[in-house]
Amino acid sequence: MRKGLLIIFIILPALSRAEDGYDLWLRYNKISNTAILSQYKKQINSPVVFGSTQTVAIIRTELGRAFSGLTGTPFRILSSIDKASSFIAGISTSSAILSSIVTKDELIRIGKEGFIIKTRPGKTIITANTEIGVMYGVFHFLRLMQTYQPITGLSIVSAPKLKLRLLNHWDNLNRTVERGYAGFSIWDWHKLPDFIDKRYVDYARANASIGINGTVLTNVNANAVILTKPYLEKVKALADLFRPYGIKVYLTARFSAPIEIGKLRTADPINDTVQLWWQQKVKEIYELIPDFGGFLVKANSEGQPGPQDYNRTHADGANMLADAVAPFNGIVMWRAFVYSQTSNDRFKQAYEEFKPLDGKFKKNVLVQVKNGPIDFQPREPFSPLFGAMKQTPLMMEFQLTQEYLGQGTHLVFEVPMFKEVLNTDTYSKGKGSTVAKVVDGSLDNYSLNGMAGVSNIGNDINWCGHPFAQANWYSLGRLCWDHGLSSAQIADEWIRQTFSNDKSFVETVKKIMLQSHETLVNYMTPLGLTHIMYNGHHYGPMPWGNTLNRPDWNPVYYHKADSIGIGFDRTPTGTNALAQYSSEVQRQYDDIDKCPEDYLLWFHHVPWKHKMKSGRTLWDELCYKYYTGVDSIKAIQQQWNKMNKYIDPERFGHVAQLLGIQVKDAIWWRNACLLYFQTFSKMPIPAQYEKPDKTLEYYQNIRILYAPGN
Ligand code: GCV
Repeated sequence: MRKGLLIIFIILPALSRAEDGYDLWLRYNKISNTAILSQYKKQINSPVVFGSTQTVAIIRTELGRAFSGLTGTPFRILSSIDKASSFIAGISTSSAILSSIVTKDELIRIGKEGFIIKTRPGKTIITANTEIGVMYGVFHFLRLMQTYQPITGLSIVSAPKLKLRLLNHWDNLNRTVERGYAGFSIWDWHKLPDFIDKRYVDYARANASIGINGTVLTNVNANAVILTKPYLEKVKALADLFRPYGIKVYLTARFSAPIEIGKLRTADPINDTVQLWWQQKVKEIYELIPDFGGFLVKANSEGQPGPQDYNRTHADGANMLADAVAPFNGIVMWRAFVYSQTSNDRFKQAYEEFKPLDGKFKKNVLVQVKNGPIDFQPREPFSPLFGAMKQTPLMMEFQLTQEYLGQGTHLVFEVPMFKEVLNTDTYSKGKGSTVAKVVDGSLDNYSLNGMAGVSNIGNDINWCGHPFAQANWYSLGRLCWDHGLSSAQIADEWIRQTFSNDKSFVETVKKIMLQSHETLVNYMTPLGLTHIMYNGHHYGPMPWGNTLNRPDWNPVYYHKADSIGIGFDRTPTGTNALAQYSSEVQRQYDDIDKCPEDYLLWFHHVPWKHKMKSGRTLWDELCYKYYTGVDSIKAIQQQWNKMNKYIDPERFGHVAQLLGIQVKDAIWWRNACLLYFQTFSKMPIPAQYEKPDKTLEYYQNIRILYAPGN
């Protein structure tokens, strides 16, 4: 072969695949630092993994791929030890070497899913009580390698803080995804069970690598068809594939399924025939999927059927399903996202319906609560249900998909927002009763506990649409495993694995990510404004929205701007929603002069000339926040534009283009909101700011008819 031709053949494979983001944080690129590389090599010689199950095969494949990629030399993973072996993994009973380095106490501490990693000079030992635990340990070790951390002197004993670590897909059977901004559903129901998309395996790998152990496959706005035999066969195919990765499948149960697919005349939960129908249906599911996780249910909310249709309570409905799955160790996650029009304040609705039911749910029921009282807004105070239902395990529901956070086009790292909620003190059992402790069960002693993230995954080649949205998926797993991890730590490890370990790149991008949420809050809903997005699809501003049938679907309901001021009075002079919190929390918010300003308009109707902590009037502060938001996103754009030399042109360009949209959108948000609120305040935008270049009318006439996910 001629030399020139040879070069083309060598170069072509490298050029043939443009960087598309498909590999997520599991890239295993060759370590560029030679000192680190040679140190690592000593710890991973002749690697051996004991065992012969499917999970062990998965671990071997992953290690082979990772070690070969990271070192640039091919690795084969052995099943029995040889003289040179310096990397040894397996369950603790599989070899004397493994059992000798762990104590009984450590093995108890790690439980079924935790792991132990210990290193000695020239030896790495990873062990656990189960092979799934070994797998998590191996992924942890690979994370250390991918992020260039030391891998000597390790003594890690790690167990997940939460038992249920779940993704909730809002995926429909026709492959549309409610609030999905990354294409269609990855579940190709039409071709299942016979066609197994390679993506299902990569989905499982990615989840396993961050400790996610369950997936609810279907939308909470449920379709009963998923519970029919042909669809259960499809679900079985996915469950079989996910099992060796430690992932259980769950389904959403449509409450009226006994009528729709069972041909019964009622779905009343205390009707014997209905109960029998569910019991038989559950038996059918478990015959196919012996480790089926259970059901997630949205009932009597936004038009979904539920037990209240028969004058029964949420507890009656949940308990009927709980009884059906209990013999198989299944669980029911019953959502508290309800807001029928019986309350004078949507904020109060979930508490009013659920608090009286505390203690009435069966042992295998968790009530799944959104982080805030309304609906995944850019900033919400914690839902007052956290801390109020001491006799019921409450599962946290976060939304990864960015329905109210700029959807597929805005760069927002959500962890600071999640941590703000998790770290808030409910005072339900005195100081230190944080939301995190309610959720992880430590406050009220629940071993059944969990956290769910509404998935942001679709069939886009890079899984999540926006390259940075992958970080939010990644974060869910990491926070479920350890909600004590800081936002900076999670961002740092994600950046290093996903893009580059270059110090300047990591530091700049970490700063961008850590500022991104506050930046969005400032240009969308500062000072506690909420739900002023466009009707229906929720993309873009519509603070003037006032045409929908229900008052609480309209933005004007939430901001209540008038000639006096702006904001929702939830103190005793208003709806008194504050009374749903403990007295300590009430005291933090009830005084207009002391209320943290980030939450001010959530709890107070504030006069336009009210003096803020900065000394500005409320109106000037509102302007300041909106202008700061735009300035910050422009600064982020500039910082990103300097990152081209560190990473591939494809992902660099993708993010750069989206930041262009984000800057435009931020200006749109700022101008539209300020011009509209100005019609009430009648005060000028301070002279130092550039004036909006369009009229309010212009913004009010913008129509986005076909935003995705709607
Ligand atoms: C799945 C919001 C969303 C809906 C979603 C609902 C829920 O209202 O806009 O799309 O429905 O929350 O969480 O059930």
